[in-house]
Amino acid sequence: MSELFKKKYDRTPSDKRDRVPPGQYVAEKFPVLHYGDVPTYHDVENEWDLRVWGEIEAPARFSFAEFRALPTMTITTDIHCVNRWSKLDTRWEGVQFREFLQHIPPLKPSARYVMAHCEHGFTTNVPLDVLLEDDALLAYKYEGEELTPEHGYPLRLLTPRKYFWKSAKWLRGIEFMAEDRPGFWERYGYNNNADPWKEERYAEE
Ligand SMILES: Nc1nc2c(c(=O)[nH]1)N[C@H]1C(S)=C(S)[C@@H](COP(=O)(O)O)O[C@H]1N2
Ligand SMILES: [Mo]
Repeated sequence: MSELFKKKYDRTPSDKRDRVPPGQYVAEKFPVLHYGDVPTYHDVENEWDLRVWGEIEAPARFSFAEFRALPTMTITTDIHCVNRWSKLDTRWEGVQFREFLQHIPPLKPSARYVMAHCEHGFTTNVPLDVLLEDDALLAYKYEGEELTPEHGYPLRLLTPRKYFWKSAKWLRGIEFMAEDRPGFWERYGYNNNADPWKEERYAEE
């Protein structure tokens, strides 16, 4: 990052510098980034559901009301976008992914990866291990408020250990997979592992 760029954009308090991965600056605002249109729901109970399939003993489906009845937790975490902004201390509420597994049929031992399927065909792949960490959430509140449509209402994945493109907005499906498969951006040159601390932004040439 150039010194000029740093001066202009880097508002990182010095005591928080070590929380900002290489090549990132701290953003105050919450940018909106995605491919395609923002979905709108007039009747979310009838127009939205969450489906689960793949390497699982039986597929499952949650209506909006069923999903909202699951136990939630709140976490405060830092998020890092591949476009170089990071946001510190963001607060999210939702169903911890690990908790969610208690409410669906058992996974097959072969389940090792997850594909998140979203409205309008966006997908992203995440290793199951990463989703079993404390900070992986199926999130629907941000800073105490319902997610706005732009940020993923009614449900998004939150996987803060990875660049933010893996935090899929407008989530509709969770597919458990035996083998890894690239999602939308992963097919278009983004790094499959996407670890901000290793600066894994783009795939190797
Ligand atoms: N469904 C869907 N989810 C998505 C995307 C998208 O295009 N479609 N873009 C990703 C990218 S590239 C980023 S950086 C984050 C941005 O989330 P935000 O708009 O809430 O900041 O959403 C991710 N989730
Ligand atoms: Mo992004």
